[in-house]
Amino acid sequence: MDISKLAAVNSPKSKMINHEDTQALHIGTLDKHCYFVPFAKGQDPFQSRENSQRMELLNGDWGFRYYDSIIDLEDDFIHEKFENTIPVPSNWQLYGYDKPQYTNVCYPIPFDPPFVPDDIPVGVYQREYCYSHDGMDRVLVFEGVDSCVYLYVNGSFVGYSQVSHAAAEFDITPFLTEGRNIITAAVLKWCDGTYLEDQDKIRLSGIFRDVYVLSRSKRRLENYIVKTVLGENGSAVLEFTAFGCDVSAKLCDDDGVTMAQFSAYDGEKAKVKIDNARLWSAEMPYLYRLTIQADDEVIGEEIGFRDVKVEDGVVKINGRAVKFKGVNRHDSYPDTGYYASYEQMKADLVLMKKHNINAVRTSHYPNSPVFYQLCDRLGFYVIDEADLESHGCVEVYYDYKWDYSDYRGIAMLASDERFKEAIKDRAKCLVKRDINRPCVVFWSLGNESGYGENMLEEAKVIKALDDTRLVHYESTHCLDGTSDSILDVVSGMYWDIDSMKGYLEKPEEKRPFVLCEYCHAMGNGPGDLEDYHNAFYSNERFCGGFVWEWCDHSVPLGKTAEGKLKYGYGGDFGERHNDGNFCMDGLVYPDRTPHTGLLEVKQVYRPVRVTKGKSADSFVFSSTLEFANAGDVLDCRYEITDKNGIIDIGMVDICIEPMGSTEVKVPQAAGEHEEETFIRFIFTAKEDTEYWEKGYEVCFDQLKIADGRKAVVEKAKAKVKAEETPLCITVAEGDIVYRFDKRKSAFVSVRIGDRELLDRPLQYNFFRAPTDNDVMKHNWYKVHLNDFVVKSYGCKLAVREDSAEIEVSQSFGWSIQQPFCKMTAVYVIDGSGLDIKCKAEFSDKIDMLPRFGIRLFMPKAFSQVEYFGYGPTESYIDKRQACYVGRFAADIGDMHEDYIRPQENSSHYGCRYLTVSGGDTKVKFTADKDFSFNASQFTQEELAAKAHNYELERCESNVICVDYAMAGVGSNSCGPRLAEKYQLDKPLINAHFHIQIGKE
Ligand code: IPT
Repeated sequence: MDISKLAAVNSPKSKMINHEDTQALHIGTLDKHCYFVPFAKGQDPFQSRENSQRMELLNGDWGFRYYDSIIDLEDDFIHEKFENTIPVPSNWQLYGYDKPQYTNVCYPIPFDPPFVPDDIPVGVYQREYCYSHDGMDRVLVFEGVDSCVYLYVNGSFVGYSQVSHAAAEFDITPFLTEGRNIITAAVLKWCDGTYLEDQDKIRLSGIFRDVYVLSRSKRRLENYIVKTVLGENGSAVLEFTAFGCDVSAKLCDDDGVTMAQFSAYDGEKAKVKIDNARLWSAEMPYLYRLTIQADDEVIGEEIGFRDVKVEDGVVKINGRAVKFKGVNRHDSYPDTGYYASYEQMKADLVLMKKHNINAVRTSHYPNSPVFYQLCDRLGFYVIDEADLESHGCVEVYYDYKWDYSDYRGIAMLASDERFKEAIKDRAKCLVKRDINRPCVVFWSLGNESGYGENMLEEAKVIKALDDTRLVHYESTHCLDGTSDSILDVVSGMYWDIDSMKGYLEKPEEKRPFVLCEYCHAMGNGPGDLEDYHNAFYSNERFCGGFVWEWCDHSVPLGKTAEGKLKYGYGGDFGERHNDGNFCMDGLVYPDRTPHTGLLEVKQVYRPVRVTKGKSADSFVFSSTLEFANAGDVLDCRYEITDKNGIIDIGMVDICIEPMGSTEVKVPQAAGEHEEETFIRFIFTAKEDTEYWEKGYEVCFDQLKIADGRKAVVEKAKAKVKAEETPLCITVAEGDIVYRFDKRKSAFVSVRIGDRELLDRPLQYNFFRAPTDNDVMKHNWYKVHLNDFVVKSYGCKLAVREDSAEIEVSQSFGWSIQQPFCKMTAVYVIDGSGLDIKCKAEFSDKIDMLPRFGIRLFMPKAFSQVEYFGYGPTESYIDKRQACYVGRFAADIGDMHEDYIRPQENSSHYGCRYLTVSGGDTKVKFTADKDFSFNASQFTQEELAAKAHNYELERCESNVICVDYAMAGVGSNSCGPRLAEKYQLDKPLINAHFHIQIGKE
């Protein structure tokens, strides 16, 4: 429907003719240029931009009218009453207009490019602007509007612009009158650009970044380009080109000492040589300051001297091979939607620094320009990505048949001539704005848009604009046979480690390799970080990777009675199509509380690793810092511990050259140790920085220094009494009475004195509340691991003077299929408690057994646990880098990791013992090998049944699961299948548990 034809001639609405025209991208806008905010002569241009006398921030409440459909928009909507207001910047779906929609791959609209539905939702924003003539132009800047904007001043049409994450700038001077003026911005939810913005995010609309007016001289600096070229013997050259006018400039170091002063003539390159230049890197983000005087304006630019190159297939920064220890980050906040304030961005980056992250991919669009300044200052390598994703094409290509084996359909728009200019435009928006940012090391063509002629053209645009960074792009599935050799880096997503090894074996492929997405951090995970780390460090051609992703995305649905935010995800907003909780895949919760996955990242990305040296008292410290000496950044102390606690502590002096190793002696480690003994080196921040305080724990490494002697368990003398009836066996030992129900084939009661320990029969447990990575969960439900009947084939009691033995043969199954498990179990009750030995054989119909163990429902009064194993946070066979072996105590109420979609959580791996106590009664669990356990107020059934954390109801008992083994968590929600080594043995398991009950 052509809206303009439906509107009265010359009405404001009749100007809306661009949003279905792929050739009309920016009408009436200024040319794209590098980001800067000018200050008035005499002002300090390095202060916060809001203080510039030349900037008027128009953030705040704007008048707002929302229309479900553009068809309902009045011809002269500008003169309607604007009784409601909305904050700018924000997204209107967060203020009760329209609804959020979470869709990942699928387009939110019918695929019919360049057309969008007739009923396009529209938000019209209006505010006053006071102008008094002073000879300067007024440039109105929108830093981000989703999806496009038609701008009017005093009723006159000024222009149109699309590309949600690019700045749109309009010179509004000719439209202004002295005094009061009215600015009206009509924002459309969809336009032809929507086909290029199919990023995996909750879809929101509106003016979502800062809006401001700049007062500019008529003849002014329009653009400038800074380039740093590293020379011989520590020298470097600053190349500076100004466009629009002549300028004079002064370069100072960060102490304010002037290094150079020079003039640059309009369009000509000025070169300034610096001796002994201090270089910029993520580890040492040294910035010089360039003060640019242009007419009566002054501009402050921070300069990082660094270069990025590929040498022999290796990505080098300042000549050194680097590894990106990265994350993908979206602009996504539960309270501000797509808007990221300076404080929010800084808080994100500080949290990343605190977790040893050194790189960010701005998935999948350019962030606020201020974000990059923060990255320059705090030290991050950035893959800066164009606002481009046409992922939904893949669904469309094969007539809605998802044909995973041929992913090329994703490239439909990559070779569609109609979108060529728009795709090239997105590269211009990216590079022209961020060209001066030292943090940017790769330009990325976009995400998941396939490859073709248009993408090649896009890459050429980038190369023509900038030859100092590498061009990155992952999605090279192609329909038109275009070569991707223009890309400087080969990029992958979620490759398994064998495929990475295979990459190195291709003789024709010489480029470096990056995993732009890996270790999908959805829910409980990722479990494979350490394995990828080892793969990255196995070869210099691997330059590291970027975990998917930084934060869980959510729009809250209100608050619980206790005042806790109810985090909503796909499907909670009444969407037509949604992708459920796939947006809950971050390392931090929506409010930035770290997931345990982030703790894992912190530890795997640690700057120093310790291994054993040649002698018992020697340790090798290896640094993964590429530029800094670890000793300049970190202090180190150690503690030697056994199951009784700390035996010894001390300090270690460290001095480790970048990427070097050094041997450290700790004589105390070499002594005789009766018990299993560990040494833990703890590395802390040496100095206060912008992101951590002196003493902040950066990382640790724990090593076992003695196995200890195997404790010989002296059998306590006991007198055991046993009684058998047709359905029941009762065994008494001292004041402990065990009752075994033959029909249930289970212990139904264990009493010590008058205290019952079991609220329900003791069970075998084969199931866990599926994690997001447990993609095989349908098989578990089909086999009925979660809900089974027990068949007893027989039960024998043998009574000796000091023990009783019950031997049971049984199976576990449901309807339809054979039993999924056959088992013989031998229970021995003696003076040391209850001993359980079982031999279980599993059906090969089970796709990856999640766990095998016993489950006890204990009375609530049993609320305290103590364990010696991997803690203090949850730990799994493949997710325990952030944990160490120690003795930990906790209240069961605190042992819950509150994933927004509830799932298995808070297991503890590698336990030597567990005690659960209530008052003076203590139950101790051991096994013949290290085991895992969970202690929870929630049953696995409850965790599995509820879609949101705020729906969870506590069990009337405390649930204790003691597992022979718990499977790893992996990252299979998007990544590879859980590695064999983290799965349970099959088909046979021999497990041996021991339960000891006593009074303190
Ligand atoms: C990959 C996307 O690039 C990313 O945006 C996100 O959707 C992620 O998947 C899943 O959370 S694409 C996938 C098909 C590998």
